[in-house]
Amino acid sequence: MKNETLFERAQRIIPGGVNSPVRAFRAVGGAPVFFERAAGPHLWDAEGRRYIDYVGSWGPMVAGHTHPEVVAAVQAAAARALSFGAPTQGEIELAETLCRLVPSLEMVRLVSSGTEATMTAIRLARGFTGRDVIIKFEGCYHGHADSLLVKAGSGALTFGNPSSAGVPADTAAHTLVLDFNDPSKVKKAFAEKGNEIAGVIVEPVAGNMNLVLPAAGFLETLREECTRHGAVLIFDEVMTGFRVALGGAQARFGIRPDLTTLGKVIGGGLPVGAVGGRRDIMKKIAPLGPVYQAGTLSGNPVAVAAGLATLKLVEAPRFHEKVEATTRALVEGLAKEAKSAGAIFSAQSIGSMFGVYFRAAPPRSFAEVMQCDRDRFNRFFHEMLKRGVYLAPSAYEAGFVSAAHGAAEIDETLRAAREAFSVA
Ligand code: KE4
Repeated sequence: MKNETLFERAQRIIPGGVNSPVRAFRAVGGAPVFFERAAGPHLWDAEGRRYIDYVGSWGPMVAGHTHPEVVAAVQAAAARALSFGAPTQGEIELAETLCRLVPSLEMVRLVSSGTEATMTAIRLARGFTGRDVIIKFEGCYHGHADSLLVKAGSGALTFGNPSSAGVPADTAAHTLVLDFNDPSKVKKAFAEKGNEIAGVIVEPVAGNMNLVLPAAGFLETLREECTRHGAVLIFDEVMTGFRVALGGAQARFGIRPDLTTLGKVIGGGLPVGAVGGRRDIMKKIAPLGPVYQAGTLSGNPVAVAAGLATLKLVEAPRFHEKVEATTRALVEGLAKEAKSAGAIFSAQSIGSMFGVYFRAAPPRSFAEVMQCDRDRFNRFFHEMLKRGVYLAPSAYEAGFVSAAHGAAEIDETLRAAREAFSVA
C-alpha cells in the first residue's frame, strides 16, 4: 500500500510522479516501486520488501550498492567540502584514471550527466569540423539533448524529425538517423553527404533498445568512413564504459574512436559524466578553444570521490572476469528455465550487461527488437517483481549485474523465473 500512496502523492507535485520517465512503469504497467535502502545486490522498498536488483541505477552500481569503500570515500569527502566551484586534486586524479583505463582518451572534461557529455561531444564535433550534420542510429539513446531527440526521416537517407515536442524541426534536420548494424547505409550517407558530416555518435554496444551487439564489421565501417571523410567518431560509452570491459567497448572490440562519452559507473551512483578523446579535438573546448561548455557542479568533489572509489574496485584483479561469469550464468539459467516452460525466449550477455527477449533468438537490429513479445515480457516482469526480482521496467532496456551478485542471488532468481515462465 505504501508504494501506491507515495505514488499518488508524488504525482500531485512531480510530472508522472517521477524524475525520469522510464521509472514510471508506463512501459510495463502498474505503479512504480519506491525504494528506501540498498546494499550489495539488494534493494528494499517503502514496505520493507527485499528485491534482487538487476537495474543497478541503470548501470552505475557495478560494485554493488553502498559498497563500504565507496560510502567511506563519500563521507570523508563530504566532511571536507560539498562543493567549491573551483579546481581540486580529485578531478585531476579522476581524469588521469579515465585516460589510463580508456585507450583513446588523451584529455577529458568532467560534467554532471551523460546527457551533458553527449551534448558536448556533438558540439565539439561540429566546432572542430565546421560542419553541421550528425549521424545517429535508430534505437540508440544518448540522453535528451535536442540534436539527439530525433527519429528517422521518412526516407532512408532523409534528415530526421523531432522525436520530442519542443525540438525545433530545423535542429532535427541536421541529424541523420540510420539503422544500427547496417554498414551499407553508413557508406551511402558518407558517399552522398561526406563533406557535411561533423560526426557519428553510436552506442558501440546498444543498451537502450534492449541489448543489441554490434555486427561484425559495423564499428569498423564507422571508423573507416569517419577517417576517410574527416568526421569525428563518437563512442557513447555512458552505459558500456567499465561494463563490457575495463576499457569499455572500444577496448573489447579494438576500435579507437575520436571522442568517448562516459557516465554512470564513473560516478559510482553520484552525478558524474565525462567527454574525452583526441587532444587536438579536446583543445577546442573553452577556455582553451572556441567551443563553449561549462557546469557549476562539474567535477564535484563528493561525486568525484565516489567515482574514484568505484573505479579502484573495478580495477581489482579478475573483477570483470568474475562479474561476467555471474552474468553469463544468469542468462544461461534463464534460457534453460524458459526452454523447460516451453516459452519462446532468448537471452545474451556481454560483460556485466544482459538482455532478455521473448523472441526465439537475440535481436540483431532495431527492427528485430520490435518483433519481441512485449506483452509477454510485461507479464514476466510483474511475476518476477512479485517474487522479489527487480528487472528493468521496460522490454527495451538492458539489465545489469554487479560484483555483489553471487550464486545465491542467481539461484534465487532462477527459482523465481521457473515459476514466472510457467504463469506469465
Ligand atoms: P544521463 O543524462 O541519463 O546521465 O545519460 C544519458 C545517456 C547517454 N548515453 C547512454 C548510452 C545512456 O544509456 C544514457 C542514459 N541511460 C538511461 C537508461 N536507458 C538512463 C535511465 C533514465 O533515463 O532514467
